[in-house]
Amino acid sequence: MAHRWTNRLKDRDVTDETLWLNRRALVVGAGAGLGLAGLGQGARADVLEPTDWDDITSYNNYYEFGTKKSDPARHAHRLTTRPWSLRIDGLVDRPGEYDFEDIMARMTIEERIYRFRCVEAWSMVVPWNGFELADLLDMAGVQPGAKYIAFETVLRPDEMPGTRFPTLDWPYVEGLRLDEAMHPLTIMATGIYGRDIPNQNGAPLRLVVPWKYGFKSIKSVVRITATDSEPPTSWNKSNPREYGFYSNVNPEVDHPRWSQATERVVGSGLFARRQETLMFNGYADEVAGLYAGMDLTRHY
Ligand SMILES: Nc1nc2c(c(=O)[nH]1)N[C@H]1C(S)=C(S)[C@@H](COP(=O)(O)O)O[C@H]1N2
Ligand SMILES: [Mo]
Repeated sequence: MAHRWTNRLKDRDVTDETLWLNRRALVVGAGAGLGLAGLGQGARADVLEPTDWDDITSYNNYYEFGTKKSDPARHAHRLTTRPWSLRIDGLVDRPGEYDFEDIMARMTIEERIYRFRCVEAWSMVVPWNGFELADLLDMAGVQPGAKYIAFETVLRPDEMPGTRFPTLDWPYVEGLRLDEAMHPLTIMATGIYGRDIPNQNGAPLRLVVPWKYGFKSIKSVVRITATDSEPPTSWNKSNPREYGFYSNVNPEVDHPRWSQATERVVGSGLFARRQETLMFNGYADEVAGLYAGMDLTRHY
């Protein structure tokens, strides 16, 4: 299948931010390369201009390091991210502990410029580097009985001061339906702007599902499990009425405490700009078919 939203990056192809700024004018549509295909369907016809590195790396949610937006950037340097191993288990042909460096050697690192929409109604545009989750799952060999993929974040209370408080039921866990996990838009991110992903953004590897609210994009993953039943997810466990399993970005289904129709653009200055939120965060052409026939107000 053609990866029309993708720019392929060679392994050692480092893009610094200056180069990026010069390339901004070329970046159009739902991702680099999508171009005119993304326009003309009532979609916002704006240029996808990546948010500045400083905003992406200083305005974060990573509750293991505290609940303030500035906490992760202040405290996440304490997380040891090398060596790192990822356990892949459950309904797979080749379960085991996979070393991060070995995974990186086997995966093709690509650049994906994605909208990122938090359930709290703010948004960014992030130029991720990473690989398709499907390629990792294929490496492990998902068995026919698997219907869901479960994810788990590392839990190290001595390195993660926020986990000493019962803010959430640690470790942070998430889940996707198998077809969502295998979708070519779903990636494991290992970099931003061509640099290693900073700890506060989920080093050394985190999930990115661009059509879902940000909390589905679980950070610093240590375990991936193929299973036949819907896995528990941290925010659903903490407040099932407010956070469902699907959590697809949907401007027509409000959060019980606020509207999801618009979003504040992070990094847009003192008088922060608001813009309309797009169905499936602008990726409806690619993913709406996954939910055909489902009542999206019930499966929120
Ligand atoms: N382990 C873990 N993953 C997490 C979170 C978290 O608190 N812990 N926060 C989520 C939320 S609410 C958002 S919006 C995104 C934020 O990602 P960013 O800081 O890279 O923008 O991470 C998600 N992944
Ligand atoms: Mo979020």
